[in-house]
Formats: sequence, structure tokens, C-alpha cells
Amino acid sequence: MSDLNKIAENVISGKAEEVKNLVQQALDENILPKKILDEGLIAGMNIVGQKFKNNDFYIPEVLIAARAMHSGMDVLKPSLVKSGVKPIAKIAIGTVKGDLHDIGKNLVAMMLQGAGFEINDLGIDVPPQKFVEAVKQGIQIIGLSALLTTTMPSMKEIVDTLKKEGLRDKVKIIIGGAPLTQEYADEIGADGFAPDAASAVDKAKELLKL
Ligand code: B1M
Repeated sequence: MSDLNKIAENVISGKAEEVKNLVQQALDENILPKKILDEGLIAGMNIVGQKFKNNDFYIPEVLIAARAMHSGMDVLKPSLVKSGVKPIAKIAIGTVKGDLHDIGKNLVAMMLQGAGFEINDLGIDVPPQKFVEAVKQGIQIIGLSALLTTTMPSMKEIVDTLKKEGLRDKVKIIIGGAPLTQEYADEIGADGFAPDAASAVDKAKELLKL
């Protein structure tokens, strides 16, 4: 009988091949896909998030763990879709216009996916209108990343455009990136700031009351 803790442990230690095999084994034993997701993959990524927050893990370990989680997700996804498991919420994330930094944004996206969110990754150098389009398509949160002080104002432009188009109350907005602060989030009217990838997951859950 599969031990789902083993999946979590192998996610934490970043063993992609083992995670893939263990997920397949659990599916072969007819364990519910949602149980494999919650008690194996997500449980593992939750611990990775805690370790990252406590500085027990650094960026390379998080990236390796995320890769292991992805390899498990590749095996699990078809069964999850078939069994009708829904993501806890949908998030569109991107690095704002003029900004090409994406390492932090990718980490945030991976941790959110690891926590059960569906991610629409809009990429880098994303013009405000693209975020607005994503809101029109019915996502619950937009996540804005910026690493340059010169690109931070694009975040305000996005908030203002959403207000102008009457869409501001349809979506929660989280901002992050090295030069960002809670004060800036308050100043531009975003819903929250997260200093790191694990906190972004906490903030998203807090804002949606999950
Ligand atoms: Co750039 N760069 N860079 N760079 N770069 C910085 C940011 C800089 C601080 C370096 C410096 O001068 N000391 C400086 C910015 C100064 C400023 O404006 N304050 C800078 C500059 C000036 C530039 C260029 C202008 C250089 C030039 O060409 N003259 C240029 C700009 C290009 C552009 O974007 N238009 C440039 C280019 C580049 C590279 C392309 C070479 C490369 C990016 C590669 C890539 O991302 N694919 C690069 C890099 C690597 C850096 C540094 C060295 C590292 C950034 C990084 O990846 N950190 C950086 C210096 C530094 O930070 N030490 C620097 C690791 C990453 C995990 O952290 O992104 O902060 P971070 O993400 C964290 C949190 O911030 C948070 O969670 C993440 C994980 O914990 N977070 C969020 C991030 N997004 C979030 C979103 C959220 C929530 C949390 O919610 C949605």
C-alpha cells in the first residue's frame, strides 16, 4: 500500500523520478487523485514553503522541489481532470511591463501551483491591458511582480485601469518583488504585498478567505 508521506518526502528532497513513480504507484492502487495531490504533492510543497520562509531552504532547493512536484503533477493531471477536482482558485501572474526579471515570479507561481491554485503565467514584460484581459476572463487574483524601481509604476497603472473599467472589485491584487513594500501596495490600492513566495501563498489564501 502506497505511503503518501513518501511522495511528500521525495518532493521535499527534490527527487523527481521517485515522485513520478510513487504517484503512478498510488494511482495504480486506486488511491483518489485528490488524496494524492493533497497528502502527497501539496503536503510536500507546504513544507518546502515553510523551510524557505525559515531560511532552512534556499532558492535552488525550492526550484528542485518544484521540479519534482511538476513531474508528479504530469502523471496526476489526467486523473485529476477526469475526477473533476477543481483548483482552489485561478491566478494570473506576470512580471510587469518593461521588466524582464522572472526568477522570483516563477518561484511564486510554482509555490502557488503547489498549494492547489491554477496558474495563468502571463510571462515577463506584460502590458497592463493583458492583466485586464485576464480579469475579464474570470480569474480571482492577479499577481504582479517587479524587480526594478522604474517598472513599479506599471502596477499603479494596472490598478487604475481596472478601476476605470469597473473591474477593480472583481479581483484581488497581490504585488511582490525586491523593491516592493506593503506601503507601496497601500499607496497604489493593491490588496496585498508578499515579501517571498511562501508568503504569497498565505496572502492569496487570506485574501480569498480559503
Ligand atoms: Co537585474 N537588477 N537588471 N537582471 N537583477 C536587479 C533587480 C538589481 C537590484 C541589481 C543591482 O543593481 N543591484 C537592479 C535593480 C535596481 C533597481 O531598480 N532597484 C537590476 C538592474 C538595474 C537590471 C538592469 C537594468 C541592468 C542593465 O541592463 N543595466 C536590467 C534590466 C532588464 C529589464 O528587466 N528590463 C537587468 C537585467 C537582469 C538579467 C536579465 C541579467 C537578470 C534577470 C534574469 C531573469 O530573471 N530571468 C537579472 C538578475 C538575475 C538580477 C539580480 C542579480 C537577481 C534577481 C533575482 O532573480 N533574485 C538582481 C539583484 C538582486 O536581487 N540581488 C537584479 C532572486 C529572486 C528569487 O528574488 O526576484 O526578489 P526576487 O523574488 C523573490 C521576492 O522578491 C518575491 O518572491 C521571490 C521569492 O522569494 N517576489 C514576489 C517576487 N515577485 C513576487 C510576486 C509576488 C509576491 C512575491 O506576488 C505576485
